[in-house]
Amino acid sequence: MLKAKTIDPAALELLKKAATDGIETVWDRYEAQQPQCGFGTLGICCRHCLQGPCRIDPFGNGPKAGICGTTADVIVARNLLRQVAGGAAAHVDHAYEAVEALELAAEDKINYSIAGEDKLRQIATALGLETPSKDTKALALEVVRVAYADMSNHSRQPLQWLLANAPKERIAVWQSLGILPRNPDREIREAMHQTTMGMDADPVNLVLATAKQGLVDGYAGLKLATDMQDILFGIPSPVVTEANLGVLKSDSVNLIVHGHVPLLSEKIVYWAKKLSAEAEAVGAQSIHVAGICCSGNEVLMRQGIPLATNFLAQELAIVTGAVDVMVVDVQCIMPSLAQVASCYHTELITTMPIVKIPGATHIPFTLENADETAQTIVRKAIAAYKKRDPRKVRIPDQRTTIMAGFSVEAITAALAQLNPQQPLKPLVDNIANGNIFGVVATVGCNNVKVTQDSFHVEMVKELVRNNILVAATGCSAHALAKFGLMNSEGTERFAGDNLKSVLTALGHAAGLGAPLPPVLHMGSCVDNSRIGDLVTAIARYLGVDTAALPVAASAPEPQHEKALSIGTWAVTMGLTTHLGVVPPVLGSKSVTELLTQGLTEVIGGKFYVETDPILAAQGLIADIRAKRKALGLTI
Ligand code: CUV
Repeated sequence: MLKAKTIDPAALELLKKAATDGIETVWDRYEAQQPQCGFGTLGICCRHCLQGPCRIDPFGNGPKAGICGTTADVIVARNLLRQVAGGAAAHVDHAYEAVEALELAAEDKINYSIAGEDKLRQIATALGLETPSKDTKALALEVVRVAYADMSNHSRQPLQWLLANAPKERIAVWQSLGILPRNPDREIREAMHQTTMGMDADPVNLVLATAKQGLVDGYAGLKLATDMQDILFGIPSPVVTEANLGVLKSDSVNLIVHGHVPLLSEKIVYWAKKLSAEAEAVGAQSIHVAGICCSGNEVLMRQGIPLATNFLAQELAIVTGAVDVMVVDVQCIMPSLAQVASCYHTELITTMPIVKIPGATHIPFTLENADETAQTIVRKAIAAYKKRDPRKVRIPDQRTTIMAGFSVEAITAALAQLNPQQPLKPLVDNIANGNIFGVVATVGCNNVKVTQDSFHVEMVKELVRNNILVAATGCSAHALAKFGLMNSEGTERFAGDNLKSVLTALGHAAGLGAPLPPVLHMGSCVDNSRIGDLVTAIARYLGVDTAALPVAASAPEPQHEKALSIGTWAVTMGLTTHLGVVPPVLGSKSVTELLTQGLTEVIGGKFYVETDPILAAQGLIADIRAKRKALGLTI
């Protein structure tokens, strides 16, 4: 029997409409791909030179080596290194855009303000820059100079962003392994070089290089991007809104922002408010912005914009017939959106020079023309609204209240209500006494191989029932938001008694008058850096290595190379990192063993693959229990 496509009631409803409307979706194309290539699934095909493609017989009867003599172990390790480098490249490129934006903003060359001065001073202090007397813009330029120095560093010096922010114990481990990264461009280039024909044939060396790419991702990608974005747009603080496709409005202009970099979407949110009179003039109530994927998470965290849906249902958003414009920037954008949009009045708008989709309207976004571009896009949405066909509209009546905006600063501020001198103490005390048994970060995507959202939701329910506090980002956060795990009632319904008592006390101390949610929404994929910062702060407070903490990570439904690079970074932080989808490594027993066991000895963390959500939760709890035991905490 085929597994269900989704557990999201809105998506289920729209899948029926898609069938009636003759729309092909990601699930149809997945079915058409069956059976998927066994060699690819195991990671044992190589296309790195023109003598190939080569593939290894997994049963040992056919070829045991590629034409050049490369083994399955090497093919698997090389493929993984390229994937992780691909993920890191996406995040570093994203971070670079944000650095440029901060530079131009500080030079008054573009119309972006510096809303997060507190963050700027915090980062400058961490980098060892003199902060007190400096003017904001001058200090911003100094911070930018450090970022550019990291990007263009020709010496063998490791990334300053990493040295300033990573835990000391970890830096020592990475240094001893020779994996402290330099200039990220150089490291990514090196990974491409190391994996081309006739290069590295040592699987252990390749896996260590993969770990280095994880560090590139963690510090020159995630951390740098979040820092720059917080300086530009402000540090998130708690917001309350709604999630799921029911947030679309039948009587308003609906504009969806989709992608990852908030430089344009922030402007769209601004101009959507400004131009509402123009929408009223055509008979709409307002201009309503909602988000998909991580651009959605970014404007949710800082502006309280509702979440429309996550990765796997992006096509179905258009199938509502109620989306006037979907504007995309970079990453996780299905090219099929153009085909789906062509069946409705929806205008799909691409904006970046490296993301063009035939059938979409391309409106180039630059930092210099950001306001004009945003206005043009908002006006396109108003114009499209007039063409909306009410007979084709179906907005599922599904929306859930969510609280988001849990930056480390916001969490610390809430904890400071209990202990102003040592804000982390109440959290750490509750972890020590077992009220909070441990912390799991759930991150990453949807994957069509998994019933949409089911793994996130089932696993997290089991975790919070067992008094594990969950922090979520990315499409995992969307999934948990849709299913009521990000509001106070979620704590009443799903949290174990001990966790419930802590969250209730914290919620009241923070002035909510209700418990904090059992899952804290910490932002987009690059905001996994926030989770890293929190873990680093707790470890520092306790004076222990992050690898010793009762903390684990999980990507229950990963699809993107970025999920692999983020997961690799989590492993380098010493965390057990669960994947709910098997990555293409099983073709090599030794590489698989290295990733899931061998690495622990040298780096503290490891990958843990389990495709059943309840077993995965139990496995993570067992891992946390072992760490508690080693720390001498109650178990
Ligand atoms: Ni960046 S990477 S599907 S949007 S989380 Fe969502 Fe998050 Fe994966 Fe993409």
